[in-house]
Amino acid sequence: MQDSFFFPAQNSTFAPTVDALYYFIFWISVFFLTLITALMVFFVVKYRRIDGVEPPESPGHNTLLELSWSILPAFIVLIIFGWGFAGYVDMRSPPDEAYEINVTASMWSWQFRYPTGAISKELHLPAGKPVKLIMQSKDVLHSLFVPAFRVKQDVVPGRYTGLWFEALEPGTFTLFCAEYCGQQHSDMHTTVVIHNTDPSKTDLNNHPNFDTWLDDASDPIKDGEPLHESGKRITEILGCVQCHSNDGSKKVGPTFKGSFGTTRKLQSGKTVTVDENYIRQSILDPNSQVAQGFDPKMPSFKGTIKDEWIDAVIAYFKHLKK
Ligand code: HEC
Ligand SMILES: [Cu+2]
Repeated sequence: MQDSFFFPAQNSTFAPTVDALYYFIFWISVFFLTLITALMVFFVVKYRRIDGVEPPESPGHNTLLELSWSILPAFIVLIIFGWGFAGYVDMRSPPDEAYEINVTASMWSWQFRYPTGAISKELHLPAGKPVKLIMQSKDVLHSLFVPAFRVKQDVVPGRYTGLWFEALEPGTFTLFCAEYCGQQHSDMHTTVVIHNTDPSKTDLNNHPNFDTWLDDASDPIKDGEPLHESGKRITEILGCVQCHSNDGSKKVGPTFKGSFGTTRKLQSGKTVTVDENYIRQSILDPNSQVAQGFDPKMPSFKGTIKDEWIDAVIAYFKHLKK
C-alpha cells in the first residue's frame, strides 16, 4: 500500500472504485480544458480584426458539429452517472453480516461502542470484515471522514445515519470530523486502529488482534491483577493518554505522575488536594474545577466510565505517586 499524489493509500474495498472514477472525471476535465483553451486562443489569433480586411461572412450553423458536441458529452455524463450510482448503491447497502459499531459524536470528540459493551475514543476494527457504523450526534452536525477508506457521512442530531466499509490492511489511520462544528472543530480527529484478526499475531505496531483488544476493552478489570494495572489499561482504552502522560511530561492536561496527594491551584482561585473525590469529579464533570495553567479541554466521561473503572484509575494515580 502506498500513498499516491492525490490520495492516501487505498485501504478499503471501496477505494479502488472511488479513485478510478475520480481519475476518469479528472482526466476528462484536463482533456477538455486543454482542447477548448487551445482552440479559443487559436481562433482569437486567427480571426482577429485586421485594418483594411473585411470580416468574412459569418457561417450559419453546422449540424454535424452541433450534434456531436451534444451527444458525445451526454454519453460521457451518463457513463459518470452510471459508474457513480453503482458505487453509491454499494456504499449504501451494508451486508447483513456486517459488524455493528455505535458512534456518538459530540463537540469535539468521538465515542465508539461495540456489541460487547466495550467503549473507546479511537475506532477499533477487524481487518477484512465488513463494519457498519450507526451514528448519532449529541449536539450539532458533524461528519465522519476516513480518507484512507474513501468514506464520509454526516452525523446529524436527532436521527441515526449509517456508514459501512471493509478495511483491508491492519494499521493506524486518521479519522476526521469534516463538518465545521464550532471552535475546536479542528481537534475533532482520532485514530482508526485496524487490528489483525489472526489470534496468533500482533500487527507491525504491536496492536493485539481484534478479539484480544475487544476482550480487554469490554472488561478492563481482570481478576487477580493489581487494580492499578487495570486502571492503566482503562486510561489507554478511553484515550486519557492522548491528553495526559504518566511520565511527568506536560501534554494538553497535567501529567498523572506524582499528582496524587499534592495540591492543585484551580482557575477559580481555590486550592484543592488531588484525592479520590477530586479525581472522580475531574473525570465526571471536568469543567467544574479547571486546573490553573490548562484549558478546559477535557470531555466529561459521565455515562462512559463505570464506577469500578474510576476506582481502578484512582488506584493507578496512587501507584504513580511512588
Ligand atoms: C481531550 C483531552 C483530555 C482527555 C481525553 C482527558 N483529559 Fe483529563 N484533563 C484534560 C485537561 C486539559 C485537564 C486540565 C483542566 C481541567 O482540570 O479540566 C484535565 C484534568 C484532569 C484531571 C485533574 C488533574 C489535575 O492534576 O488537576 C484528572 C484527574 C483527569 N483529567 C483525568 C482524566 C482521565 C482519567 C481521563 C480518561 C478517562 C482524561 N482525564 C481524559 C484533558 C483531557
Ligand atoms: Cu465535529
